[in-house]
Parts: sequence; C-alpha cells; structure tokens
Amino acid sequence: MAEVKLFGNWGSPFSGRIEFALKLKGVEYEFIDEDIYNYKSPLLLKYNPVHKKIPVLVHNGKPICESLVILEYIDETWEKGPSLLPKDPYERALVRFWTKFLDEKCVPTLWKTCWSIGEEQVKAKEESTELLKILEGTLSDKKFFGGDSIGMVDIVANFISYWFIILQELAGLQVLTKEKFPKLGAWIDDYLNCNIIKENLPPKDKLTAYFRARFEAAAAAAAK
Ligand SMILES: N[C@@H](CCC(=O)N[C@@H](CS)C(=O)NCC(=O)O)C(=O)O
Repeated sequence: MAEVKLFGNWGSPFSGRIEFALKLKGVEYEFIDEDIYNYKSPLLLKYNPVHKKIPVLVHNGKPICESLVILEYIDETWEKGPSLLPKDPYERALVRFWTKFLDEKCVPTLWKTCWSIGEEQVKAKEESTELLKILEGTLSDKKFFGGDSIGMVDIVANFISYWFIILQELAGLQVLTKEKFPKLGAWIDDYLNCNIIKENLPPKDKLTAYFRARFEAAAAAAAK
C-alpha cells in the first residue's frame, strides 16, 4: 500500500491546503506536526533543504514541496474523488493564474494588514481592499471559485476564509465583512460549511489563542 506522509503544522493554512485535498480525495496519510518556529526536524530539513518549510508531502519516500506543487501532484496521482483542477488546458491555466495571484498578492498583503501599524497598515488595508474587490468580481455568481464544487482555487484561498477572519478580529480591523463583500461572505459560509473543510480546520479557540500570543509578543517587542 502507498505510504503517504505529510510534514505540516496544525495551525498553518498552507499545511491545511494539503490536508483538505487529501481528505477530499479520500487518501490516507500520516500527519507529522512540525513545531516549525522552534525546531525543524532533521527529516523536514532532509526533505525540503531548499526552503526548509512545511508542508512537505512524502509519497513512497519521495518528497514534494511547495503547497501549489503538492496540490497538483495530489490531483494527478489520485484521480479518484473530486478533481481539484479542470481537464481543459485553458481552464487549468486560469486556475494557476488565480492561485498565483492568491499566493503572490492576496496572502502577503492581507497578512501584512494585520501585522503592521500606522501608515504601513493604512496602505496595506487599501491594497487588501482592492485585491478583495478583484476576488469578489471573480466569484461573480459562482458558489465556489471552482464553480459548483470546491476546486484548487478555493483550497488555496482558505487563508482568507478562516485565518484572516480570526486575525482581522484580533487586530481590530474590518477589512473583509459581509457588508463590503457579500459574495466573498457567502463563499466563506459555503466553504466552511463543507464537511471535509469544517472537520479539518484547526480549532478556532486554539488558533485564536496562538495568534493572540503572537500579537502580544509583537506588541511587547515594539514597545522596547
Ligand atoms: N510557499 C510555501 C509557503 C509555506 C510556508 O510559508 N510555510 C511556513 C509555515 S505557514 C513555514 O514553514 N515557515 C517556517 C519558516 O519560515 O522557517 C508553500 O506554499 O508551501
């Protein structure tokens, strides 16, 4: 039987992407929870010597790194279960375009909005709003970015649906609200309501406590 291991972290949205995809496909795997910010295991460093980051999927002893690469690998390797990418080459190109947009633009800007202060935060907030407007337009009348069912873009956008909502609340921000972005708001509800997603999200209390501690540490460091 195929041996599938995921080196991840319980609270990471990047790690979550891979867990959701494996669960959607019905692939059994062993999860190795790396304490990435304190200690990186020798196996993680062996499997991802270039970036030294989670997630890493190890399939029959062979490592695959970078979540977008891993998601495509999963889709191609386990064809049973729902497809994460469409078959049509043009549609596949569009999926890659949007996942790249999410990773290169949306995730870093939304993250920065929560962790910066002053002028830097004002600018990041404005940029985040513009990026969210683009996503709102892309959703249009679709239930999911993937159409009627969850696809790779939805999974890659998971940071926005859950992690960012927790972070913006802790930061006292209201960048993404249902009033400002009704389509994204409906997408978040539908996405988080899917059983596979709901059952595999990190517990809200635990994630909130983890981020709160990081916020307090950042504030203490800034006050020094
Ligand atoms: N581009 C990577 C990003 C993964 C990533 O940022 N992982 C973080 C955890 S959320 C990590 O391992 N950080 C450890 C470090 O930066 O040393 C991907 O898509 O897989």
